Amino acid sequence: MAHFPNTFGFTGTLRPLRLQGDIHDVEIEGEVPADLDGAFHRVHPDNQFAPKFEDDQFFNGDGMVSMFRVNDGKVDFRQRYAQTDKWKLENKAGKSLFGMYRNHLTDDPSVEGQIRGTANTNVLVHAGKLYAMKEDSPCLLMDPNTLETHGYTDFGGRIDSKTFCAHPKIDPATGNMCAFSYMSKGPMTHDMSYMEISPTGELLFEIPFQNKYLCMMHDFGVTEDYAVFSVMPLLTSMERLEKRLPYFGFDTTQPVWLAVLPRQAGATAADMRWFKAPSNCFVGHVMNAFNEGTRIYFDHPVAANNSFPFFPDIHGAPFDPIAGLGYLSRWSVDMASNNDEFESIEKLTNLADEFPRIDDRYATQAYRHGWMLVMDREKPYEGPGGPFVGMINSLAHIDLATGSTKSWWPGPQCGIQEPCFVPKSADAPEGEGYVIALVDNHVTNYSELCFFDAQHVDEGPIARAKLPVRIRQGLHGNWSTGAQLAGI
Ligand code: V55
Ligand code: FE
Repeated sequence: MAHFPNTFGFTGTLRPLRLQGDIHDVEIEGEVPADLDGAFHRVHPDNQFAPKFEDDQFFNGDGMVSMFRVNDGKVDFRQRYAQTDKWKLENKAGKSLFGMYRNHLTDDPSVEGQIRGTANTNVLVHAGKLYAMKEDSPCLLMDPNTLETHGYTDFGGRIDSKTFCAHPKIDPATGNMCAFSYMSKGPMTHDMSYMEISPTGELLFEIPFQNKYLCMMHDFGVTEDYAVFSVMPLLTSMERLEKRLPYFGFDTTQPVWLAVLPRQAGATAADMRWFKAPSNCFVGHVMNAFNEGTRIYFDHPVAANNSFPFFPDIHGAPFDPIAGLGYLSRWSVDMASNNDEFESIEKLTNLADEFPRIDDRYATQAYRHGWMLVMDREKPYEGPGGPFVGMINSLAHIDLATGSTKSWWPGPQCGIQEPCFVPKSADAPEGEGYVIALVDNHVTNYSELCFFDAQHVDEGPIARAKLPVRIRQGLHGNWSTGAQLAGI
């Protein structure tokens, strides 16, 4: 008998969904562009069974992957669990065996040594497979069409690392997937690596290096010549696990760094440079990064203080929701400089934002168009409360050439999930195409996949694929073309 905790992490807007199924030819309002052929895959945490611990993190839910297959103006919906080793062991047992988020000390002894990953953070088609990722574990491969799970990959035995990040980038120049790992040699190790995976799925090289902290390493930036890591003191320790504290805690007294590694196969940790941010801050997801010669630009929302109330201040300071709001900022460092100082810091918008996206054909390059979710505190919210949901309430386009923004608010009952840009055609100019995003009505409990003209999001959706359920708040997703889905 399933009893979920009566806490805000598992009730109201965050009530688990746990629904696997298919809807053929989803009900459409408006017109889905007939030239779109591909799929939007995205993922959210969704516990298969009630958690072992009432106060467990939202981030510990099992990965539930949704696919919206778009073709000929129609949308088919499919949703399946990522069948991780954890999912299979618990499915057989009929209950949770793994304990708290990233705390193996809280597990049932029967699963000691098993991979704890949930594959709940990002999904991306590469080399004919759907890569389902969680940063504490190896990469899980799934079938991009059926959503059947193949299992974890060690890249034919070539990967040295036991973990794989949830935010790889595809370099449009080479088609390589650029990825990293942290705690590569196991929990509480400082080991990291940078690696590239060819368009056919072969691991080409892996460069090991050491981190300065035992901290969350969530996202990174890739430029034509460099891999760039934002390193902030969102720290963990064995002591935190022993005390059953939240896995991470934020330390406002320690510096934030930008670490830069050349991307060549022969590069080593000795080639890495560490640049120190002028003050402590909280860094979010990466919009894009690029370099002009040795000068590197790194765009990401930056907040004055901790953005994650569920990973509290390690010195006991109360959470400050205003200081936790991030604003898209451009950091710049120069590999030719002879000190560890930043070249410049520029705040690019006054909109509180997160979940930044670009036209991914411009990843690693100078670029003009960005999209992001906005936390507009002027707007009312009428849904049930909870973390994240209700706060993240608008979709914005930013023109980085002019700094101007256009935004759309779905109304007081709704939240909105991470957008994804889809080019109108393979050779369309930058930013010409559509943006798709799930809009969740927290009162009626329906979600709609909304399609926008990418540079006119303020005009509202041009089409909505209307689901008869509400999809739980998720993390990340990506578009793949019909050809990619066919393995071409
Ligand atoms: C994040 C999400 C995770 C995680 C670590 O910022 C960081 C997002 C969904 O899981 O484990
Ligand atoms: Fe993320």
